Amino acid sequence: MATVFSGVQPSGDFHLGNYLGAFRNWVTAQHDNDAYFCVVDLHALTLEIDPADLRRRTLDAAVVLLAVGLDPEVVTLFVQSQVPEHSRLAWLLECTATMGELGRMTQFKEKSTGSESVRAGLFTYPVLMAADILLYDVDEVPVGDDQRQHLELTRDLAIRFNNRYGETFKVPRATIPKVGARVMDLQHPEAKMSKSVESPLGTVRILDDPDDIVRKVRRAVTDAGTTVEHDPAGKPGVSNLLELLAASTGVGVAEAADRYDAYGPLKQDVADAVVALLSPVRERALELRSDLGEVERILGAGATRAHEVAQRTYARAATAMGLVL
Ligand code: ATP
Ligand code: LTN
Repeated sequence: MATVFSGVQPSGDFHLGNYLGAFRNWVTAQHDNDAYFCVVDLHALTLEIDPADLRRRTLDAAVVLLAVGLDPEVVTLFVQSQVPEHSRLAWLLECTATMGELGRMTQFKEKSTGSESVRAGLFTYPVLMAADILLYDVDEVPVGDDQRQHLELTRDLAIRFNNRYGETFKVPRATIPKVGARVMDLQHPEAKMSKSVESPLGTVRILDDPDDIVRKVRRAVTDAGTTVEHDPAGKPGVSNLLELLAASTGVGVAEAADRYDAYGPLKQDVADAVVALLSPVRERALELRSDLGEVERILGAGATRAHEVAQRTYARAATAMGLVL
């Protein structure tokens, strides 16, 4: 059985990109693998977030992950800050990573540009992510395309640590879906749909009600001309709609493009497909929200399980580096 690990930040409302690029692949992975899924609250501290919001969003993240279909009987679902080895291993890895390689991370460059006071944690963010993964002797990390570079760094750090201090970490690999790995904003189809970018009409949230989903898809920005073609560089808006249809229904992108000769019917079908995909998730989430005590219990049990594994890996790494335990 392979070991699978992935994480999500509780830094905003989850959206269709999170669902297609990540969550639904976590659900498929859960039965045949030893799977760990983590709400990475420490990562959310790298940007401005209100403490009361963070607390609420952390629990709500777990609600959504259960609603999409993660089964707490088979996966380990937990909150990052409840397992202290994540921060402890991150320090050991910060003393393995270099300023140069962290400065090359595109997510850091994007999120720090234009900000007057960039937090040190935003710079070291990918090292904490490497710690998350390496603690669990992970084989596969199911993520969207934007995390590719962070996974490469994780692999580099594991290999460097093993070369320097002896075989300690398993070297993981990213698994990125063929369709849905990069869902674009409906209003700004040149940018990825994101929860930290304010784009109310461009972002389809997993818990949006069906009317809102229809409205957002209908008002999606399309491109000059009227032909329906898959050409992400020349026609990013239409291409995004075609990819959404492909990812939501299983039809091929080229086949989808052949079916339409106008934007209106394409938008209608995308809206219907997305509503069909998300409605059951929304219903389950609304039920789960009414019993947050149960959600906290699930997270507590998950943290206890994760901690047992994390403790052993941390001790191995600390001992290899010469720390006296
Ligand atoms: P932000 O952009 O604010 O950092 P996010 O919306 O990217 O947040 P994350 O918590 O960083 O959300 O990501 C959770 C998972 O969702 C990751 O595996 C990420 O690759 C995936 N993901 C995020 N946005 C998209 C997207 N637009 N398309 C496909 N996958 C995505
Ligand atoms: N950086 C990721 C979230 C994340 C993660 C992880 C993903 C933190 N730790 C470990 C996979 C494995 C993001 O922004 N999507």
